[in-house]
Amino acid sequence: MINNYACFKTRPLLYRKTKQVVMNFTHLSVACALLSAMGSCYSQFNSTISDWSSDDSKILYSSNASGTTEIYTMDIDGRNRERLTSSKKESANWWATYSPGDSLIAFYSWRDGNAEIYRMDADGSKQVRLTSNTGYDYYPTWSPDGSKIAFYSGRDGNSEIYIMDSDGTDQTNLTNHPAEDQDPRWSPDGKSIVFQSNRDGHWQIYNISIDGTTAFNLSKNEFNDELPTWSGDGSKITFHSNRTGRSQLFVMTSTGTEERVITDTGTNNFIGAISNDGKEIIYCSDRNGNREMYKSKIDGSQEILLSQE
Ligand SMILES: [Ca+2]
Ligand SMILES: [Ca+2]
Repeated sequence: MINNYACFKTRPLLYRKTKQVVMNFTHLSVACALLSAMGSCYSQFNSTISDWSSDDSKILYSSNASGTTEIYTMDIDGRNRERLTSSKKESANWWATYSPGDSLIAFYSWRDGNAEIYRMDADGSKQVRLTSNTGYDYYPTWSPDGSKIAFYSGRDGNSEIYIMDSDGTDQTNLTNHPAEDQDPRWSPDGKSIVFQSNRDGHWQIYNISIDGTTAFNLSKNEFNDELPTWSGDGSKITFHSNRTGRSQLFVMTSTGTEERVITDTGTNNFIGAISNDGKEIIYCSDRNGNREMYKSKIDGSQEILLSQE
């Protein structure tokens, strides 16, 4: 464990978000397994999924296979891989998400020395920075009409969900809560944002109205539920949780009912995203020693390996 933490210290930019995800787990065996899988840092390749295109034909992901962490797209069958960013070591371009209609991509990067939100065209051109402050700015998500981007930021001393116009103007704190509020995903109907918060003592999935007036805990348990995503019709929310003793992907209704596990409980599976049609899910697993990307039907059947870096 000491070596693994030392690894994070010496390579802080590339793995800061991953460390954050790992450290969110309270179950020690899960944290140890994940840290072990990532312990060698540059000696191992890691891929992280982040989003589906609107027609579910492509996915966005990040990978350090080239030596730097860059954003890629590929067809859902693994073909036509295309690298969209190219930057200096430890820039850590991560968590890319498509705008509605897929013409733009928002992501975060450390390329300017601090985690900031960026935007680019879908082919990787016209990369522009949207945030500029000394706090971290992570995990962008587009409003359904494409006019706004939500993200989370530590600029005020604890993480909050912010909303800004898609050109970076008018940045507004939505959550205003002393606990940590992270990993937003805008609802398909535009009326709310689902996110994770530890305001009730554990990481739980919350849904906050877009005016910030009401926030509901959809998890209501004593485990850690994290990284929620919506199906395109807004009926389903997926997330990962440590409730089985390992990290697994779960699906529930948008009101927090009918929870069921998707992935094999014998291995760690984490960082998922449900397809827009709600029929499939992509996620990561460390079962082969590297962090690789997998896809399965939403009932967990027909799992395939998407990446073999
Ligand atoms: Ca920043
Ligand atoms: Ca907060």
